[in-house]
Amino acid sequence: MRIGISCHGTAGGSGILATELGIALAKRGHTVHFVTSEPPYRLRGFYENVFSHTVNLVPYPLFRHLPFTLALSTKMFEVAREHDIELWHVHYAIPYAACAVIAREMLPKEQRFHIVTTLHGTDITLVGSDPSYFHLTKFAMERSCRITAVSDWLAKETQATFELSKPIHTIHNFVNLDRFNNTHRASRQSLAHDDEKIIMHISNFRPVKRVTDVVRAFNKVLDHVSARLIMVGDGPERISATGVARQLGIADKITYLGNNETVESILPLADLVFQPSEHESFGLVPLEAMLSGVPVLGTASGGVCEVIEHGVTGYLCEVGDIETMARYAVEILQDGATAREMGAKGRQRALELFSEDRIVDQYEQLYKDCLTQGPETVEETIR
Ligand code: GMT
Repeated sequence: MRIGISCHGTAGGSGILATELGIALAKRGHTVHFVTSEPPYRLRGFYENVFSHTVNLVPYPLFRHLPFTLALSTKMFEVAREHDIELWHVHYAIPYAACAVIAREMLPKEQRFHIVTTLHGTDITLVGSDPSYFHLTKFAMERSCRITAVSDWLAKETQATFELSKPIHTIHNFVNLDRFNNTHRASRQSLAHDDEKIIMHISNFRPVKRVTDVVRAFNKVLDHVSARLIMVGDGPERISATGVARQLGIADKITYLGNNETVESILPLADLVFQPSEHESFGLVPLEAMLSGVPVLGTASGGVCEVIEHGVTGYLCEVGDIETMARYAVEILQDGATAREMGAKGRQRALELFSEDRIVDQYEQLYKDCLTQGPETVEETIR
C-alpha cells in the first residue's frame, strides 16, 4: 500500500507511535510518506520505503499567525498527487484529520485517498471537545473511513462527547522491541549513588502529568527509603516541580535530565516508574517501563487501567492521593523480590498484549478493509 502519515513531529506519545508504525509498515513492504511540521522525532537514520516531507511556512506581514494547517493541507495534497497515496493515516484529530479532508477534496475523484484517524487522548479530551474546535473535530472524524482510539476508555469518551455515526475501533499502542533489546544501557552510577533507589518520571511536564504530585509523593518516600528522583522530559510544569522541591528541602535529591531520545537506555535502571497523570488515554511510558521490567505506579484514570494491571504489574491510585502513592512506592522499593516479580510480569504482559506484530497486524487489516470498501462516500451533516 502507498500510505501517507501525518502527526506531531515533536516529542510526544502520538508522534512516537505514528513514527514507529510508519517504520513497521515500511518493513512489511508498504511505502510510507510522512508529512509533518518537522522531521518526526523518532525518525532517525535511513529506512527503506520511508520518505519524509516537511511543511513550508511562508511568513507575510499581514499574518499575525502563520496558517500552518493550510500549508499542511497543501503539502498533503501535493504528496498524494505525486505519489498516488491510497490511504492517509492521521494521528491526533486536530488539525491533522481536518487537513486530510481538505487535501482529499482538492484531488480529482479518482485519486482521492481514504482517511484513517487515530485519536490519542488530549485531541479529544482537551482540544477537540473545546467549543472552538468541536464541530470541525466531529466533521473530520465523520469523514474518515475508519476511526481508531488507543484505548477502550478513549473510544467510549469520544462516543459520549461526539455521538458519531460510525464505530471507533480500539487499537492499543505498541513498543518497538528492537529498540529495547539492542540498546546501550547507561550505568547506574551515572544516575544515583549505590545506596539510593531510583524513582523515574518521564513526561512532557504538562499540567495533565501532575509533576508536583511526583515531587510531593517522593518527599514522603524519603521518610522511609534512601532514593533519587530522576525526572526525564521538559515542559511548562518543570518550574513548579523545582519550586515545590525547593520548598520541601529535597532539591538535591532530584535530577532533571531534560528530553531524552533514547529512554530505553535509562528506563531499565529505574526501581520504579511513577506517572500520576490526571488522565492518560493509554500511557506509552508505563508500557515502555513494563517492557523494561520495571514496576509502574500510575493513576486509575483513563486508558492506563488497560495497560497496568493493579497489584500485578504495578499499582493504580486515585488521582492526587499522594499518601497512597507514597505507601505503594515504599512497598515496591523495600521489597526487592516482589518488585522483580512485578517487573517480570509487566514485561510478559507488554510482550503478549502490546507487541509490534500484534498491533501492526490490526492497523494493516483496518487499512485493507478501507481499501476494499471503495471510494469514501460518507456525507454526514454537521450537527
Ligand atoms: O500527553 C502526552 O504525553 C502526549 C500525547 C500525544 O498525543 O502526543 O499522548 C497521548 O498519546 C499517547 C500515544 O497514544 C498516549 O500513550 C498518552 O496516554 C496520551 N496522553 C494523554 O492522554 C494525556
